[in-house]
Amino acid sequence: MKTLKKIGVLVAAILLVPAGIQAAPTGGGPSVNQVLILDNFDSGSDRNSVGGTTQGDEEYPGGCLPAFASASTDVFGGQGKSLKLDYDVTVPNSFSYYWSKTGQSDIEPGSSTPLDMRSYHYFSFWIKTKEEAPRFGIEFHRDDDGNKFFVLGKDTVSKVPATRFVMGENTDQWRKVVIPFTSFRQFKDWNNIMELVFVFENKNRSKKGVLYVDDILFGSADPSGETAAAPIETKEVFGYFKINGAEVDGKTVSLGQQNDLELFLKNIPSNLERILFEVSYDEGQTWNSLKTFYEHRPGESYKYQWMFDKAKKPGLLRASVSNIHGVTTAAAGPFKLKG
Ligand SMILES: [Ca+2]
Ligand SMILES: [Ca+2]
Repeated sequence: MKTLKKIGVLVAAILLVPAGIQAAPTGGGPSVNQVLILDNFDSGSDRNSVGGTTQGDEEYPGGCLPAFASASTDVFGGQGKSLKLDYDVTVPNSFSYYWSKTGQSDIEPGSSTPLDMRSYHYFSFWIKTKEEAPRFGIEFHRDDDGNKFFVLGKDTVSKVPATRFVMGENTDQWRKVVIPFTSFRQFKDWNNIMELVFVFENKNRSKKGVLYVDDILFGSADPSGETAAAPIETKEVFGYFKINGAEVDGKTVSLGQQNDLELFLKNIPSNLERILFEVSYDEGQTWNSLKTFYEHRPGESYKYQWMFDKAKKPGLLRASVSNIHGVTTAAAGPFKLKG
């Protein structure tokens, strides 16, 4: 009888677990920030990284023309491609937009697969613009009735002004925008998300200009509070840094033509978003990415094979870690390069 009673208690306990509770994201344990890249624009295609279509607005008044920037001065991290939005909403009452679907197109024209974002907690991207306090809106569209179409007036729109989520006012640099999901107040739930929209409106102070955008992503970590904002300290994470299988000691490294770079972190902080292998040709004032990692697995190292151009002037190499707010610190290096 005792045993049966125990089983009864156990069953009751299982039944008491409230429905709708989200399992922790799998793959790296609950403390690792899981990052989903919506678009890094490097392919230069109008399909984003999850296979969704993207589109600007060429119908004036109110226009927003998307293009891909690839000049090293305009591009995020000095390599690959970034999105360039050329917007003009100078005509009174005009507005314009750029949208990106969070899922692939479905069979019926105009329909697409909604994305379940319930295990994520923030939305983020990087911008570069001449405006100190850029004014534009970020909108998400949700497919409430699950018919794979977003219908204005039937399905939910949630919109926030991006301005107060932009980090800093430096117009010469790329700035990070981090928006906690809790700021999108109209959404009761984050399943069935259909599309992201950048919105430019005549009523805002930014009526005409260029907005560069890159690395649009979602993260599972809690973006608020001191833990999220804390810079990641080198001593907290550094395990080893190897070039061609040998641990680097000292300040100078000799490179061959083909070099295997490997960084190992002894610890993955919960606010880690990005790992970079970077090179600088101006004594460390600016850093260009060789390789970016958004996927973090405890116990696994970050590896990249770098083809070194000996004709280039000597530079510096480092591996860096970047937190949710984009605060970047060197995890290894900088090392002086010797050909
Ligand atoms: Ca890019
Ligand atoms: Ca719908």
